[in-house]
Amino acid sequence: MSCASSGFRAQMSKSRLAQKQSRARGIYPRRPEGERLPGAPPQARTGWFFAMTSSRPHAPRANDPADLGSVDRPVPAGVNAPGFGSDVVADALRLTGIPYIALNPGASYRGLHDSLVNYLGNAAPQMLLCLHEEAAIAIAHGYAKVTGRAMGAAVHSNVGLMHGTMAIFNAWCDRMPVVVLGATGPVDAARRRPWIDWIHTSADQGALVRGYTKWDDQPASPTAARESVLRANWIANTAPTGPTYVNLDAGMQEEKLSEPVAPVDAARLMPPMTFAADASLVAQAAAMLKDAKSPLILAGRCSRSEEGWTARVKLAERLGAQVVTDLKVAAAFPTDHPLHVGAPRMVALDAAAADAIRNADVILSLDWLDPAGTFKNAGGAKAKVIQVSVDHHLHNGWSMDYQALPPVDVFLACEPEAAVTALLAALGDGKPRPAAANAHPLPAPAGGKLTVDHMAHALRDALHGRDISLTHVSLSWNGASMPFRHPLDYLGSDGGGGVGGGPGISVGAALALKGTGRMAVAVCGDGDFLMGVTAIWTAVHYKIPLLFVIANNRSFFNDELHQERVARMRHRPVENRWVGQRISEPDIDIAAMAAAQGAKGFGPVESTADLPAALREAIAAVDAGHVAVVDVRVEPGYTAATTAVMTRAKSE
Ligand SMILES: Cc1ncc(C[n+]2csc(CCOP(=O)(O)OP(=O)(O)O)c2C)c(N)n1
Ligand SMILES: [Mg+2]
Repeated sequence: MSCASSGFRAQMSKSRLAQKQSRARGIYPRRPEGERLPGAPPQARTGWFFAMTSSRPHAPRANDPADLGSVDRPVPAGVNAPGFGSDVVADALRLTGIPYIALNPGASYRGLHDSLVNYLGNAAPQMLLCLHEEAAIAIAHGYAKVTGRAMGAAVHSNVGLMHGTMAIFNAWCDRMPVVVLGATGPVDAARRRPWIDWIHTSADQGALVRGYTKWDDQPASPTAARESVLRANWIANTAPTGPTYVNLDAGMQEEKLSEPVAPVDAARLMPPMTFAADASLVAQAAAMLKDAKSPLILAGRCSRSEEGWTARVKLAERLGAQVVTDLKVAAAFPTDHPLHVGAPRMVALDAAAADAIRNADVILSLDWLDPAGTFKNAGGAKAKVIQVSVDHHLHNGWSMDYQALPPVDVFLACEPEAAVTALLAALGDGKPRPAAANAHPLPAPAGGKLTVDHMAHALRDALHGRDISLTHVSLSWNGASMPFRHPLDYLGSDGGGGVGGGPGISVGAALALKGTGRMAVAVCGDGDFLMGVTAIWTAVHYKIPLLFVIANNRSFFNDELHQERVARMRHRPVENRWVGQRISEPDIDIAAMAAAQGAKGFGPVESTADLPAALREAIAAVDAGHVAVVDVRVEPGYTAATTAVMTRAKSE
């Protein structure tokens, strides 16, 4: 036993005012030299600082942080007053401050398309053309993962929306804000062109996504559409954040305005909202934590703010609480801090974390994704439970992604940051409690064959000393491979388990990170990458630097393990697990698929000896502003613990 290092304590006091002012302008202030986050070793460069405040709609901003302004410039159209319904919708979009709108075009919103180009001049918001609607939504999802704010996405009538549904579901499960615009009609059948307008019109189109959006609407007039866009932005960005959908009647978009539309005070229609925990419940929770002998924090869905990160570390140290984090959501606590137990995992709970959960007497869940399921996986929990969450506000009758109902003794109905601040205040000053110091050994890849652990080891070496954001990891990724020491070090998973989200989400995250000094690094499985591969073109076209490393096991390997399990349960040959799963004969040339879209392709890398040079070259390409894709041919396999959980027959 030794004391948790006080070197992890908060060190962020300077330049608060400057940071706040910069944030209000919507730009990325640089952290003062020498300032570092708790959890970051002295030599690490923490680089640029990005802060978000949840539940606050975008403030309109004049600047374009990613500097995409030079791409896709239209000739000036000389239009300076709204003349059509869709011009009013475009004005509303600008009022939200949404900087970009990722889209795939369609006649159902040709009115809006024209307004964005010829009325707004393709700026604020700027269009990002995508080759598939799933990529458009995923890009907006990834952008929100970094900024906490909604970007726009536009999809064609029913068919475009149908293409986008999985990505909307992913954003919903990940509780990420996205404002989706769609279209239909003309709703007035007398105005429909034969055939095409009829197949693209459906009654209650919002029903396609209502189970996994926070709100949807089909406004009937330009002024109603303006209100609808502002409301969609307000609801999407209000905690618990999530996607919203506005369906724009083609007839309404294309109609000439008969009279000028009166201006609105947009800020007053999108008021910032926060939730505060009940003071007496905070006091109860603080007393429980103070008296606890083995307190444990489950650090779940937290914001990307550095202040929030620092406060969580302070709380854990103040309490001497062990902390568990999860690979399904973004970094919430330094994973190599002495109080962090084990490594974050996607599927199977780390053995040390399971022990800590079973042995805890008080558990503080900071919007943990699935407390009840986690207790079950750990083999039970005898602890009193303090739950911090506002997630119940969007639980509905369609989606069960709310997970099992957790047993709770004190419920703080607010966001984690508010609860942590309130708990710290209630606990008052006090010495950090002594606590066990957990070790965090890095995996030691062994053997001559190239495994995911070898790949991670080489990647860590190649990126040493840089500020990076892991925008995505493959299912085969070992959570112990790379420590997270900053809220932007890791951005979490796809949310809904929808394979194919990785590339788009990573492009959106890279867009938000562009110009911040942080390199976006995506680790994707080959299956995930191939389903979403066309998102790369958008990154190349808009000059968004990004490194993809493909853990290419030439298989939808996750499902090989499922087939193995079924075969075991049924006493059938497990050696057939690969049939209908392997992506080989022919092997897909992933580097060529990247190059075909203008990215730099590297590999296939088939030996550990060739890895460092390939990664070095790819990183140099990203430094030079390119999108680089490295095809790493890894041996199929997950961590031993995950494999054991997935393949064990029911009887074992
Ligand atoms: C849209 C969708 N289709 C199918 C699945 C089922 N599924 C889950 S994981 C997986 C394999 C993913 O393959 P890859 O990204 O190569 O990762 P690997 O398991 O090989 O490491 C599949 C097909 C899914 N989750 N989502
Ligand atoms: Mg695979």
